[in-house]
Amino acid sequence: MMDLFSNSELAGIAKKVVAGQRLTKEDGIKLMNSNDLLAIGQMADYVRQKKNGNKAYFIHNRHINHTNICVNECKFCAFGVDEKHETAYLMTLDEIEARAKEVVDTRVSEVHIVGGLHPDLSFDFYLEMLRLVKAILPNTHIQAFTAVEIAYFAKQLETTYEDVLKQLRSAGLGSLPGGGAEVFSPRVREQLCHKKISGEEWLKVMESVHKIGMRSNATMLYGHIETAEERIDHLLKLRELQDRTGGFMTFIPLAFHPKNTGLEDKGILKTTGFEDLKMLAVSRLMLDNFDHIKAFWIMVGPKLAQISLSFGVDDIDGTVIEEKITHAAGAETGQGMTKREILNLIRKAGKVPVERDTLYNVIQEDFHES
Ligand code: V47
Repeated sequence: MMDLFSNSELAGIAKKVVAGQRLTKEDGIKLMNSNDLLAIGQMADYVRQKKNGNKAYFIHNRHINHTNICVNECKFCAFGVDEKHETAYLMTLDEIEARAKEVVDTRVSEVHIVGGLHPDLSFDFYLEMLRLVKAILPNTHIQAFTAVEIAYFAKQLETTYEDVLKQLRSAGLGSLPGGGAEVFSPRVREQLCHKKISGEEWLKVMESVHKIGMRSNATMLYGHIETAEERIDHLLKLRELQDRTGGFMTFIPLAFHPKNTGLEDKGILKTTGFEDLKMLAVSRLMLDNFDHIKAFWIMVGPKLAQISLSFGVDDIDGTVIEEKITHAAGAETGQGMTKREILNLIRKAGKVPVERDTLYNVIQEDFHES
C-alpha cells in the first residue's frame, strides 16, 4: 500500500495506518480536505480488513418511532413536530403492541425504538412500552432511546442518568442507539438545536450507559453547516470516551437530508456519494478503537452502502421495516429491505454476510445461495 501512495499528499498518513499508529486531529482534517478518495478508501479498507476480515454484518430488525411530538425544535429535523401540528402522532400502547406482534414470526432479533421528547408523557409509559414489547418478543433485544431522551427523562424525574437507565433496563432495555449526537460543536448546536443537550451532556449520558455495563452506538449528523474541523473534533471526543469505557459498538455517520427541514431554504443540498464515502472511510481511520463502522443504507441508499463495504464499512444495518425520521426529510430509499436483498448486496461486494444480533453475536453466517 505504501508504494502506491509514495507520491500522494497522504503518504505520511498511509505510513501511520500501516504501522497501526493513531491519527491526529491534523491528519483527520487533511483527510477530510483531500479529494484522493481512492487512497482514503484503500487505507480505510486496510483497517476494516484487519479488524473484520471479509465479514459484512447485518441485522434482522424493526424500527418503531412511537411519537414525533418533540419539544426540541431542531432545525435539521423534519420528523419532530409540535403537539398541535397536523401530522403530530403518539402511538397508543395497543398500536405499539400491534407493531411488535407483526414480527413475532419473523425471527427479528432487535427492535429499535426512538421518538421525540414528548412534553407530558409519563415515564411509566416508556416502562410499560418496554415491558409490552418484551412480553411479545421475549428473545428480542430492545435497543431504544437516544442519549437525548435519557437526559430528558432524568430531568423530568429529577434523578440521575444511571437511575433512569437502570429502571429502563429492568423493564427490558438492552442497549442504546447512537442518535442525538448531531455534531458536538457548540457553534453548530447553537445554530441548529439550541434546546438540545450539549455535546458534553450527550457524552456524559453515554459514559453512564457504559458504566452500568450497557453498550451503545454513536452517530454524527454531517452534511449541513459543520466544518471539517468540527467533524474531526466530534470523532476525537468519541474516541477519547471509547478509550476510557470501551462501551461503544458501532459508529454511524448520518447523512443529512434537507427536505422539509428548517435548512431546506438555506440552500443546503443532500450529501453526495463522494462525501458519504469519504466520511465513512475517514471515520474508519480516525476511530481506531471502534470495532465497527456502519453505513445506514436508509440514509445513503443500498447501492452506496454496498460500495462502502470497500471503503472501511463492515455493517449496513438491517431490514428496518418502517423508518420515519429520514423519510420525513425526503429519503428516497425504501422503508425496508428483505434479508434476501441484503445478502445479495453483501455477496456481490465480495464479502461474507454475517447476520448478527445487536451485540454482534453471530446469529448465522452460513447462508445457502438463495
Ligand atoms: O438522532 C434527524 C438524525 C437520528 C435528520 O444506533 C437526521 O444503530 C438525516 O440515530 N437527515 C436518528 N438525519 C437515527 C439514528 C440511527 C439510525 C440508524 C441506526 C442507529 C444506530 C441510529 O437521525 C437523529 C438525528 O441525528 N436526523 N434529522 C435529517 N433530516
